[in-house]
Amino acid sequence: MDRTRKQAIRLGAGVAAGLGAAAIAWAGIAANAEEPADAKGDFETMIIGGGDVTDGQYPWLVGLGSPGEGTPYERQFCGGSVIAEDVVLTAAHCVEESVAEDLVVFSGAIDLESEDVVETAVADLHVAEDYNAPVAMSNDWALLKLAEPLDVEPIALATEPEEYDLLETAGWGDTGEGFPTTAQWVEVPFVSDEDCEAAYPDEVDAQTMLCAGDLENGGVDSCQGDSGGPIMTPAGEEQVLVGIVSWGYGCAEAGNPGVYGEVADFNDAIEEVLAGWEG
Ligand code: 4AZ
Repeated sequence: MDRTRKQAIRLGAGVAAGLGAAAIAWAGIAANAEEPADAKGDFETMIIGGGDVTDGQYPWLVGLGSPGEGTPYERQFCGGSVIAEDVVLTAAHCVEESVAEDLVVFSGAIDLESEDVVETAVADLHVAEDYNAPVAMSNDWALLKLAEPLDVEPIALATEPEEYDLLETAGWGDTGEGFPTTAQWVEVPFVSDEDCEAAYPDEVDAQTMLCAGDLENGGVDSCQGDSGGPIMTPAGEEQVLVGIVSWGYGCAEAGNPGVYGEVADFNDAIEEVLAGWEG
């Protein structure tokens, strides 16, 4: 698979994320009308602000890709988090059109061009039944049951919705200068439900979404290709998964925070699916 194809696939994920926003974009169009679609020339939006993930920093961080020819880097199109030895949590919009055979998971290395990447087939797939309700992109979560267990430390799920301070997000998505082979991570300020609803009138369902970003300055965010991956909060020595990269208008723009599926809201539904798979 060549670079063009990879870009097309990644854009596919982006378009899927964008659809929800587009459906209700009319109300917000004035605010964004002056923004070029590709704001890469703008320093503020060009840096999504991260650095290389280091070995062992987020062992549960995995890439989601297509099976077949080409390196993991060339086939990766979304992120995910290992939540049990053979289960990955990702975004519904990453896999809604897929069957299990269309998907593989990359774990074990932060550099997707590394020989250490472990590629694992997906045996079963569960997309949230209430995905896209009550508003577009609500309940943007899906679970992948893997064909083999991974030798990877899982991340714990948040159980209660909370107000946070700084969160961390990570993935192989667009940095503003293209797609990195080594996963990037960045700290992003938590954005309150109230501020997020004001940023995206009528598009945010605060029950199933949480927001993060530097509202005033922009410059730090997740972006296309990071979808499905984690946003986390430190809890002592551990990290807790509070959200799933989902959507936003552009990336790292002031006033347009990143929007994430709110894991605490899905926790019970996730546990139910896991119990069914164990049965
Ligand atoms: C996407 O299209 C996407 N800035 C992911 C995250 C964000 C925007 C878009 C957040 O996959």
